[in-house]
Amino acid sequence: MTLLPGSLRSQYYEVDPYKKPAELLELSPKGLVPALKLHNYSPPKALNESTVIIDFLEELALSDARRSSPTTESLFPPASDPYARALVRLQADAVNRNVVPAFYRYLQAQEEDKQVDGAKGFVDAILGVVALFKRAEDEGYTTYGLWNAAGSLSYADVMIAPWILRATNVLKHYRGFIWPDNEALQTYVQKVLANPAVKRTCSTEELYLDSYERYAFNRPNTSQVANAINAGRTLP
Ligand SMILES: N[C@@H](CCC(=O)N[C@@H](CS)C(=O)NCC(=O)O)C(=O)O
Repeated sequence: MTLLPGSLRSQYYEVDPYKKPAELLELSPKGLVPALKLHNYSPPKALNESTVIIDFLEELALSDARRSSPTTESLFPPASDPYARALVRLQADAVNRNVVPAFYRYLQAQEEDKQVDGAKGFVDAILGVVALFKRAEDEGYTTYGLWNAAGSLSYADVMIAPWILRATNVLKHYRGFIWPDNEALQTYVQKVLANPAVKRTCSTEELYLDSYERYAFNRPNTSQVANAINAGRTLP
């Protein structure tokens, strides 16, 4: 949960979305994280939904940068290249549509054969994103995103980073997950995990393992996300 007094000055709080404290429910109707509280409005306004929040922060950062520090980097290619921007959005869309549900299906699978299927589904979803990174590279877009040697952090990197991190701690711990033998993918994983902006958003390994234990044992009715996966519904 982030509080934004003024323009970009922010305070970052961790709350437990499974306990749904009142201050979270005020900002996010389903009590899901992340949520933003905007103190530059009176009374303060709120935003939820991670993709909406990232879009909002990107626009806020750029409008702030135009006023003060013109060196702030965008998560997107320039507005003068709408096609390049669309390629980055395509990558991010594949993360949200495929990687996120595959992560939960894998983690919640209890029987061995379902875990094997889950691992395959997760790896396939990641490789689907990799295929889109390669497509952009093949089409000559070699500076947008950490996949590229000279690339800076992109919108798609920001979307996939939490799941790369959770694969290396949560999936490794509960499912023995290891990355496929794919050098380019492993290099990308290390680059994402070492990125200073990504590192600043990470909690302790203990917190991840504790939060995701309910999924790993597929405990009933402890999470809206887990219930949706079990019922075959789209994620909340
Ligand atoms: N569509 C939402 C999903 C957010 C979400 O699933 N948050 C999880 C933590 S990563 C949560 O708050 N879970 C609590 C629950 O399932 O009850 C978004 O992208 O912001």
